[in-house]
Amino acid sequence: MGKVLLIQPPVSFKEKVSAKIPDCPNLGLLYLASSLIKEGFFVKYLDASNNNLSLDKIIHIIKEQNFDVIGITAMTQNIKGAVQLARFLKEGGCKNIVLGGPHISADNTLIERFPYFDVGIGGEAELTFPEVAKDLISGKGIRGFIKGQTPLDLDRLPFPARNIIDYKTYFKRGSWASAVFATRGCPYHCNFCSIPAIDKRVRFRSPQLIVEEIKECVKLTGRKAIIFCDDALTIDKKFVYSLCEHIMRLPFRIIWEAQSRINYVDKPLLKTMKRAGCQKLLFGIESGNERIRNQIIGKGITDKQIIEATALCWQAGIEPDHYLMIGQPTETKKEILDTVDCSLRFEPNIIGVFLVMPLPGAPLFEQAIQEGIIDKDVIDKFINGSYGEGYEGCWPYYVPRGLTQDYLIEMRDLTYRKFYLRPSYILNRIRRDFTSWVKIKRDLREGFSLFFRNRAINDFNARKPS
Ligand code: B12
Repeated sequence: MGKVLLIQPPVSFKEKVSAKIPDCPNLGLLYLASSLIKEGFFVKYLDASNNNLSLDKIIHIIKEQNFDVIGITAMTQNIKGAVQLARFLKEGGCKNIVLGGPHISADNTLIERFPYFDVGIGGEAELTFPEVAKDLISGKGIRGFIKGQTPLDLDRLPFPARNIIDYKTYFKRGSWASAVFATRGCPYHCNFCSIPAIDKRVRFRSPQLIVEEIKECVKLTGRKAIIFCDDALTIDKKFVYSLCEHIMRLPFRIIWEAQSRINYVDKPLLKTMKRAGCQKLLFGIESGNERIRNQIIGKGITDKQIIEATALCWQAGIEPDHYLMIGQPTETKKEILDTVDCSLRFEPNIIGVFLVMPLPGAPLFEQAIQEGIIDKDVIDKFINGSYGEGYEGCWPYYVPRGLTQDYLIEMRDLTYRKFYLRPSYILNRIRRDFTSWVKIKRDLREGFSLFFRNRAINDFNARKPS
């Protein structure tokens, strides 16, 4: 049928190649790989996300192994690397270069502005990409942007092709669990949230198939640990009860963590999740001020719900992690101080505090451009390096009028110090984690990062829970 190379590019290709291997596999590409293989394609996965592969090396692999189609994935964070790669390959005579992933899904005209890609596919692409690849190879000359057909029955998709990568390498790098999706989609429209590739219609996989996939992950990695990457795993309690029942029927125990909305958990559900191995839940609290959280962001959860659900998690023996952000439209210094202090009231396990990034695909992106907070050609400027080389600190933050970025950073760091540097918190944490060397190691890493980098670390500091 043909040979397809799937590539995850770095933020940008630098002269010097780093020896650091990537930290986690791209599940989106592995989902595409299994659908392509099902259609008879030979597929190879190249992860260059840590700048561990040079452009020369990549084009050498393409030419040496005669790949017919090159699929490149990109979120906004690494769209610059994707454009650099496509340009280099195009100028090197490669053809059938296809872009997919979150960024093109929000910025459909990127391939017109950077014409090194032959096709751009937006949205979920397991059903559409194999057809596009067949058409490209048969020289049907398709070009331009195509919207991917959303898979409505996720159970018909083959499991991500984890067997085509050396999965174990990722575990040497600190990954401690396999990422799995039990659902897709989230019906909410929080102003900052950019998940442009995933259809908002919530679809559930059958728990039988989910635990089959978990068995496969454990067999592949030897690790009985899972991270559910779903944006809204607990949106349907009946589904979660059934999933937990199936997990508890596994011939071995697993530990797992997931994201959840605070108003989708209650006492009996948390008890069942704990019995099924749930160790940690990541909650998007977003702000310590209810006007900002519910009128500006549109989250729709109250302080009372946060305090109750967090306490219920502790009672169930599940660690409740809270994620916050500073710098929302119209946010005042007083409202920011509500966020600085809220974790002292909510009492979560750990906190992650972020400055607001208006990303393509989020309602806030268009608003920030209209308000002149970010440039209207911010994407092209970012790709052309006008904001500097990296991502963090390059892609502009949303800074409300009357405030400065330095002030927001100061408030972020103050939030961390006020929460973590409490003797009661440190003693409590040591008492709680003294039993497990893994947790003590994590606490030391956390402590080090707090003292020396003034910010918390957590396995998913990039990920904003639903
Ligand atoms: C797991 C995850 C991570 C992991 C792994 C990322 C990775 N490389 O895979 C980690 C923790 C590293 C991560 C980091 C970040 N993430 Co993240 N992450 C996710 C998450 C939760 C799941 C990704 C996933 O597997 N989705 C499921 C698969 C099926 O979807 P998919 O990957 O989009 O792939 C489908 C389509 O996009 C398309 N497709 C994808 N690639 C290609 C390629 C081709 C050729 C084609 C045809 C189609 C195609 O088909 C696929 C199958 O349907 C998503 C949210 C989400 N629900 O998707 C956020 C998400 C991708 N992350 C996001 C962000 C912003 C980040 C950070 C930049 C945040 C930050 N400020 O630091 C960091 C970047 C740091 C880094 N090191 O990469 C945003 C991206 C928004 C945007 N406009 O780009 C998302 C959408 C949501 C969010 N807000 O968190 N993330």
